[in-house]
Amino acid sequence: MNAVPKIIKKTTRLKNLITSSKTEFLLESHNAICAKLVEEAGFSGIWASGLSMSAALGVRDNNELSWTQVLDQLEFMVDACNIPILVDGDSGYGNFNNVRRLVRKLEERGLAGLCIEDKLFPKTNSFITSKNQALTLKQEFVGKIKAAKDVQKDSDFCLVARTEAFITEHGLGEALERAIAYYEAGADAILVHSRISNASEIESFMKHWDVNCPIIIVPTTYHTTPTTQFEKLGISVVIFANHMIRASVKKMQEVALKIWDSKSIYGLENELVSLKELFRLQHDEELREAENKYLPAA
Ligand code: SPV
Ligand code: MG
Repeated sequence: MNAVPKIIKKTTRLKNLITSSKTEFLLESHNAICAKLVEEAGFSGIWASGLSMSAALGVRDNNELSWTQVLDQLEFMVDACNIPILVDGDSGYGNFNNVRRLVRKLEERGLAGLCIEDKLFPKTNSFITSKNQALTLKQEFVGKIKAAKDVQKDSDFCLVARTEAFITEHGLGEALERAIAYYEAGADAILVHSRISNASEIESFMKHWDVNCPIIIVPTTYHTTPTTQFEKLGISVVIFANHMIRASVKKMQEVALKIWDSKSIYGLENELVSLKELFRLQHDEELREAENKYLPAA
């Protein structure tokens, strides 16, 4: 008898990815087709970016989307791919109680992990200068982490705690102090965010980080730092946080302008995916087979 292949849960796969001894990579997705493309490219996991989901829906990254509207996007993404999704849950959409409800709903819908950041609600994107760019109290955030860990049903569901200490210019001491407190509260990994154009804040953080807890980074602004440098520093996960939405916006701008300028679609076919490719991505073939099986013969 053939052995039944063991299916590893998505939560376990994300946990393995985060705790593996080598540097791993997550790419942003903001909708279902994007999630499928990221999977087909070879990635083992997805970052469901708050910025990118907001942008795709034409709103700002200031919790203008309600958490249930985010959940609806996530549900389509889960259905469209077979790789684990780490959800950008901003500051948790409220206090510890909102975080608990969020974790329960994410688990129910097949998401593999949640990242929350130590900022206020509503949040402001880390790259925007704003009066609202402030840290929450460390103890308030510790409570959110504990509440999330206490409520999760699957012990492999990952809770990533993100500190915005560098973003809010509180410096290395505050970043380290908060990261340790978040680890002690039960976080499975710490995301240390930086918005300067080189990796020096991350390098100084890693020099002092002697806790056995994975570190995650988002090198959007220090994109010139080679990945080998992150590997040398011992970074566990690198998140490419907004590159699919930026790629699609650029291409859509180009195509919209070309069609507007020429009032024609002539000559565009080679720049676009074919309809056949769209149908493949939608699994259209499965429906054709099901029609043959279930519809009466013509
Ligand atoms: C996101 O992708 O929404 C993030 C990363 O949270 S950042 O935009 O850098 O804050
Ligand atoms: Mg975000």
